[in-house]
Amino acid sequence: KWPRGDESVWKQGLRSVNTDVPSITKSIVNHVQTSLARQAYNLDDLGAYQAAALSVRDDLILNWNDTQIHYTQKTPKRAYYLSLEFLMGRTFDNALLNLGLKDQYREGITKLGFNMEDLLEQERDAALGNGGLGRLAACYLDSSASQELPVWGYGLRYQYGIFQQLISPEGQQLEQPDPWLAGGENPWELPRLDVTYEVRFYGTADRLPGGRALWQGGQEVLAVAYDVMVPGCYTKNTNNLRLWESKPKRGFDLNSFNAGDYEHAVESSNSAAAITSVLYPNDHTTFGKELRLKQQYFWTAASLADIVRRFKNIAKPFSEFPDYVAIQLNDTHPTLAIPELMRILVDEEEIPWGKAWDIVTNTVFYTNHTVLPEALEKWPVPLMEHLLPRHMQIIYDINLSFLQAVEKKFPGDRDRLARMSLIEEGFPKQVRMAHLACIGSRKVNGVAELHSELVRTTILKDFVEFEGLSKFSNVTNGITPRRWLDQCNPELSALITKTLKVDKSVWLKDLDRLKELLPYAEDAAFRKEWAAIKQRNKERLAHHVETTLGLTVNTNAMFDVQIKRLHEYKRQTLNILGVIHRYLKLKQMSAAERKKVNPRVVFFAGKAAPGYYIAKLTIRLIVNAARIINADPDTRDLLTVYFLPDYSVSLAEVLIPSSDISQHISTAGTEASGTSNMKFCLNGGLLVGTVDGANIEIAEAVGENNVFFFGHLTPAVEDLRYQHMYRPVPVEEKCPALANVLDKISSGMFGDGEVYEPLLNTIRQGDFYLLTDDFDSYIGALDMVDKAYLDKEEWIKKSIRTTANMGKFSSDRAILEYAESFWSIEPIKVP
Ligand code: CR6
Repeated sequence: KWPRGDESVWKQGLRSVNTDVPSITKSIVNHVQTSLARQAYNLDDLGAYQAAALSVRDDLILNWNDTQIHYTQKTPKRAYYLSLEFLMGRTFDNALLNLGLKDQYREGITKLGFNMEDLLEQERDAALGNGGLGRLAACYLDSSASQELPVWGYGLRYQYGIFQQLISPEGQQLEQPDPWLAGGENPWELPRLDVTYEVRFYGTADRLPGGRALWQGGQEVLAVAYDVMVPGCYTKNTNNLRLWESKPKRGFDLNSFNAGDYEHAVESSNSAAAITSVLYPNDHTTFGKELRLKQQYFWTAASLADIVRRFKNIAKPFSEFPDYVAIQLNDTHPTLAIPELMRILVDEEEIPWGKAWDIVTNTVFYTNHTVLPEALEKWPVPLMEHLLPRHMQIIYDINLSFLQAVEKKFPGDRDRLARMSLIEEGFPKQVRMAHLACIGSRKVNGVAELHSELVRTTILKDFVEFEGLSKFSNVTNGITPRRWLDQCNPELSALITKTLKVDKSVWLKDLDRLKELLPYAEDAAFRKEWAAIKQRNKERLAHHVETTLGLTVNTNAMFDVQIKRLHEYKRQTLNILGVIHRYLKLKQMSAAERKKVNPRVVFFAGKAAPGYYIAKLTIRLIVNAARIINADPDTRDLLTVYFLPDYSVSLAEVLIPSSDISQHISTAGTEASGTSNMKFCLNGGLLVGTVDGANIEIAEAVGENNVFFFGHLTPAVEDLRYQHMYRPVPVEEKCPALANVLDKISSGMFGDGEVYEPLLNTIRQGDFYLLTDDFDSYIGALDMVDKAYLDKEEWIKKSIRTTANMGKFSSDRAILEYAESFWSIEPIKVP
């Protein structure tokens, strides 16, 4: 029965997605006129973008609504991806491509007197993440929607995303806030001011009989939902990313206000809003800051309250919770979900402790993203006790029964108990979040084969011995081919569609189809088209550099790219030292010798954590080396270097399709997976790298003759580090070529040599990341690259074969592995 009013009147009012050019232009003009209150004569590119975006938003809302209603009616098991970071980038282009409406919009926008490319440039990146972990979450959302899986993301709606990077004339990184929401309304989200939860901090927890407790007092803040629509590729399914914003529970703390203390009243409202104000800009380090822990609890508490409320709507007993809900922890950041779900079940739902623990450990899954010790989260017990008194009790209780079980299995092994405890002894004691995540989860996985093996044999070795191997597995990361091929490299995408003779929606959702390109490597005409596209992508990048930085780039050179967060383990330092080595060699050559050299342009981009002094020095060295090298008339046709400031998803979309080679050169065993390596190879750029992370699986897939590997292997690393500590050999002896480069830097070739001493000393002493061990073989690999590049036709074949073999690295494959082997959820198509 129709709920209210006249059904036919309702039906007449309903609209559907605009797919033809006239209704698209009509909708854009409507938004110019009403939403923006403007007209044709005073409309600029920004206004036109906003109107077009609002028009696409209308379509997304229709699909999103139908999807949510369908899921609610069908009550499938759902998965929830909890991530403190979602590095979405821009939405407009991606939404148009996934909706299959890009051509129609382009035509409409042109008719209205605007240029599509100019409008696309108006959008600000949503940069709510640091690097790979956050971008992976964004790729997984795209794949979930495209594969029609009932998956929601949960995160925080930061007012400020990752800082904007400026580079001073001296080469110093400077940080500026990123007020990404300041430009007015964000068309890609739906504020859900009706969906709110109260989240408590501090206060007291009093134990009650029967294992429950009463947590009261302290501070209560409000979590408000903002829903971001995530369209699938060529499907109606449009999933949801729910981001929480913190607000004071009341505009003022009324008690203070009544007492006449206005200042304190306003202050307390500020502190509630502060929780979601800024993304922490650290990749791979934790500082134990109270506000960060507040963020983590605020977000997990709001998300769990929402998940539990949705579950309660279907009126099933809590014993069936794991049949309807899977919760994926993206790294340890949301580990508080484990004690929080225990608190809800035990204290609020009055479920006995043991039953509650069964529910939790059948619902939660944990992905580890690093084995670097400095990145493993620990929280001081006093801070936890103060901020989350009830959770600290729960953690102690979990720990007690856990250690009893360990003791039972390994009687009298006290060292083992100390190693495995959730609490690390010391001043202060600390809660080990990875241990809690591990024992509270159904499955634990790493993000590439080698990394998962390292998780099993190093940081969680004791847990494998205790719980058995079957709990620990691998899901190699993936990337979405929609953004990282179709969107960023439209010409290559079109060539592939033409060649495979299928609709692009087919191969974009079944990336193994790229294998069908293999025979075309032998086709000279195809190779010519392939190479021409690479060339135009180089010109597009050169144009970008010219218009943003005013610099001219030699597009007849090989493009060599390293773009990622600045970190010692990623070894951008090795790259710039290699560049300087190349420069010194070029300087020594005769003019005749130089004629034989293959010209090269080296691009760097990436942000350093604001407090990471050594990483900032590396940026400084790159910028100053670039300044000297690019100005040298002897060599500048053969070697130039650029540091492109303010790396972002959008900048990556221009850089990646233009590369001939890209560098993924972490010390073996340190890069869990890497995901940009996959993006470059998918776009036909060849990989220079160490035998680390996903590089290994990429080489297996594309063939080792199509990658340039160098450096020591993981098992050698520990011994080499030991030698550096106890039997150090001076750099001059071990690696004269490198010693020469270091000397030149010290002697002031790139400005005040003193400045770089702390950076150079990390190599001369200790050399934890093994630059002295790998330098010669690194230079050897780059020489191999030069040799291979001389045979242009063979090089293009390598490029084609690389792309053709990258099917495995689609995030569709990865998300389906999570869906099938972990979450037990199934696709559910929205009709
Ligand atoms: N920094 C890994 O270092 C991996 C991504 C996504 C990282 C990187 O190798 O590809 O996660 N780890 O799995 C963390 O953020 C802790 C990263 O992005």
